[in-house]
Parts: sequence; C-alpha cells; structure tokens
Amino acid sequence: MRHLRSAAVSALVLGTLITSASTALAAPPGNDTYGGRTVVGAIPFTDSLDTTEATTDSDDLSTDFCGTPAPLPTDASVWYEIAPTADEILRADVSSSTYSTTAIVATGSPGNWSVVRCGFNAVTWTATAGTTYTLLVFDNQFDGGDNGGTLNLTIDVLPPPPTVDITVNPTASFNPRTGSATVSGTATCTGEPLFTDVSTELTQRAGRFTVHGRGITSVRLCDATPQSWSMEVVTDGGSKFAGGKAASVTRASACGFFECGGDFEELTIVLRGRA
Ligand SMILES: [Ca+2]
Ligand SMILES: [Ca+2]
Repeated sequence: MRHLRSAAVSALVLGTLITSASTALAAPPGNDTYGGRTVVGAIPFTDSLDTTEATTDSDDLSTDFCGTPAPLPTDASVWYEIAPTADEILRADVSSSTYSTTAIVATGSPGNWSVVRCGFNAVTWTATAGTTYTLLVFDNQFDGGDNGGTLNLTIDVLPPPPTVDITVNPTASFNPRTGSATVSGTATCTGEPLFTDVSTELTQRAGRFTVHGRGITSVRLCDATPQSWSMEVVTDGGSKFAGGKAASVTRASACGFFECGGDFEELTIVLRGRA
C-alpha cells in the first residue's frame, strides 16, 4: 500500500514536470502583443507561425465590424504592421492556416482604433501610401475549439481595378411593331475585368408624353480592343419609341476581383425605323 501511494505521488510529480516542460517549450509568438508586432517589409510577404500559445489582451481590436451577430473571440491573436509606400490594393490571406481565422485591418493605435476592413480567411483593402495599417489575425473559433494552430499568412498586392471606356453610336434603330429600340456602341477596358455590364436609359418626347425605357447587356472579355455592344431598350408601360431624337444615358461598369471601374455617356441619339 505504501509503495502504491508513493508510485501515485511520483506519477503526480512527473505529470507536473511534463506539463511545465511543454509550457516552457511552446512560448507565445513574439507578435502576440501589439508591442511585439511583426513589421512587414517587402510585399509579397509570407509568414508561418505557431499561435497555439498566443493570447488575447485588451489591445485587441473590436470585432463588432466583422458581420457576425455577436462579437467574435480574438483567441490566439497576433499582430502585423504594414506601411505601404504606394497607393495599392492589398490582400492578407490566412485561409491556409490550420484553424478558422479572421483578419482585421485598422489604422490608429491601441485604444484608438479605426477599423478599415474585416474578413474571414482573408482581408482585402485599398491602402494609401504613407498610412500605417495594423493587421490582427485571430482564431474566431468557428472551428469549435483549441487555441490557434499554425498560421500561414500571405500578403500580396492585387492588380489595380479595371477601367472601362464606352462610346454610344449616335443613331439607333427602333422596331415599329414592338416599340423597342436597339442602341449600340463600343467598350474598351484595361485590367481584365471579370465582367463588364452596359446599361442604357432612353427618353423620347411624344407630344405631351414621354416614352422611357431601359436596357442592359454584357460585354464579353472586354479588353484593349474596342468591342461592339448592342442592346434592346424596352419601354415602360406599353408605350413605343418612334423615329426622331431621344436622350440617352449609358453607364458601364467593369469589375475585377475587388473593385469596379465605371464610365458614363450622355448623348442625344436619333432613332430610325428598322429596314
Ligand atoms: Ca495576442
Ligand atoms: Ca480554434
């Protein structure tokens, strides 16, 4: 019995030793606190970090802006600082980490934060040269447990937003039977937009009345070579376009991964009956 008891005590002592040993081995990462934040130099930037011992403290950013009904825990939070020297779109991606992550970008300092953007797995923001941005990455606990894991961070510069430039042909046709008009023009883009939409509103006086209609079309693979577009402008409320002048307002938007470029043309066009 005496032997058993002493064995139990030894096991207890050994257990305590093992626990303290593992605590000593996995220290919090240096950028666990704002004071120890990692300053990001050249971009692209990558970092891989064990955050299992990273902690939460009162400097952590508020997660009220993260689009969740309740504030998220900022478990295993770690800090980075980015000071871009050019105006650019930056993306911090932590989606290949071994735990569920949220990233917040803010300007300011602890106690005086101004949140720029918040995102699950990644955050993309428009950065201005000369502004210092603070990035906080943490375990949002959507994974349901454990503190942190292996954080894999990549910061990249995204290409600038696409641009679109449109022209509208000064003559358009109309269909006397349906009363719709067909408006056309060209679109030229930079920056390889994912999609490009063109919409036109057409207004024509008809005696005491005004005939109004709108149409929309997409330009496929808008690039540096002008692409023709054409759309049917259908009138509201069963009225019909007729031959003569009409006021047109055309808008275009070309959207990339994060932002869109736009263009606008206002032009009086002449409607002619379809041959
Ligand atoms: Ca922390
Ligand atoms: Ca977790």
